[in-house]
Order: sequence, then C-alpha cells, then structure tokens
Amino acid sequence: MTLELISFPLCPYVQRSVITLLHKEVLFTLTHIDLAHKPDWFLQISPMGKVPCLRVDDDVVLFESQVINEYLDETTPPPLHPADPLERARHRSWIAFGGDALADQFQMMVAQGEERFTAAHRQLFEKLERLEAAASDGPFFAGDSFSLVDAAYAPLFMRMEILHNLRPLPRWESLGKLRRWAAHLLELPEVAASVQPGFPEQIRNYLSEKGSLLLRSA
Ligand SMILES: N[C@@H](CCC(=O)N[C@@H](CS)C(=O)NCC(=O)O)C(=O)O
Repeated sequence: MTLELISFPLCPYVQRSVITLLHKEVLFTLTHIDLAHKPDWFLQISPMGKVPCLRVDDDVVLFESQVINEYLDETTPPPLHPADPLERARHRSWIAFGGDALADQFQMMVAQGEERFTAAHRQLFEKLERLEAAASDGPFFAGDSFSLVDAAYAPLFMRMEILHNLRPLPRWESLGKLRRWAAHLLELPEVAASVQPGFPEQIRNYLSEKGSLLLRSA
C-alpha cells in the first residue's frame, strides 16, 4: 500500500494525520502545496479544496483529517481508538470539538483588529475550559495511553505554546490540566517531528504576513 499525504506545511489538520502516521511508523510521502495557489491536479482530487488529502495506492483519495486518521487506525496496528463503542464515540465527539477549536484558534491568529481578536479569543477559551473539564488527569486525554484524541489536539497545543511565547495568554496559563497534557504531547518524538524545523518562526512569519494583532501588541 502506498500513502501520499497532500499537505500545507502550517496546516494543523494535516499535522493530526502526520502525527498518526509517525506514531504508527507507517511509510508515507508528503506532498506540499501552496494553498494560495492550489494546483489544478489538487483541485481535481480534493472535493472540498482542502488539505489534508490522503492518496491511497495512487488511486483512492480520502479527505477530512478525522476520516483519514480513522482509516489509518483501522488498517495499521496498534489501535488508537477505544474498543468500547460508547467510549470510542466519546473520543470522536471530542475530536470534532477540537476541529472547531482549531478554527477559533486560526481566527484568533489572523485577527487584525481588537474586535475580531476578542471574539475568537473568547470562543477558543470557552472551548478550552470545557476540554479542561473533560480531560483526564493525564498524561494523555484518556489516561495512560495515546489515542486519536491526542493526535487531534497536539497541533492546537503546539500553536498555543508558540502564541503564548509571542504574546502571553493568561487564560492559557490558567488551564493547568491542559498545559500538563500539552507539555507531555509536545515531548513525544512523533509530535516534534510532525512539523518542519523552524516551525515557530514559520508561524511568526505567517502572522506577520497576515498583519496579526498578536504580533502588533506583543
Ligand atoms: N475539517 C477539515 C479541515 C481542513 C482545513 O480547513 N484545511 C485548511 C488548511 S489548514 C485548508 O485546506 N484550507 C483551504 C481552503 O479552505 O481553501 C479537516 O479536518 O481535514
């Protein structure tokens, strides 16, 4: 089986799948595209025009990070989803929640004005506070073992730490359980290797290009 992941280097949803592939030690190739100039071949294979897409055996194309991760999980051991259907469904619920939190985080990152920044910041932290209440005492989301929920949140946590270093985010500092969970995930080799070297600088440059308020008031 050949696996080609179509990527944009800064995309957190792609990163969810890269972490899963690296965790499972599955061979894959990564093809980067420029989302500002989507190539025609990409638009032809990506029904939603979004990354990630996973091309399997040069033939079938999967899209949506969660679908890709579940396919990888079902086809390569060890399983990262709980065996119990109810617990598995609970994990899926929190992964979907994390997808929305990533969208809020993105809005906060690219906000140029105070009003938009405040709205995105409020939405993001309302979600993170709920997540804090749902998370276990660690070290992972569900306790002792790494799951697809961990793969789904590591990209969000990585960006939180980068943003917090650029401009202190006191509400992030107050979320003790999440920060301990984040610190544990960010030390994992598959998480560290899921981005290119110099990633914090790449995020900073992206924010600068977007005229982000986060940099202006730093
Ligand atoms: N729900 C999707 C979200 C993917 C997504 O929003 N990807 C962004 C990049 S981070 C994208 O491709 N945006 C291009 C566009 O919307 O035109 C997933 O989980 O895969």
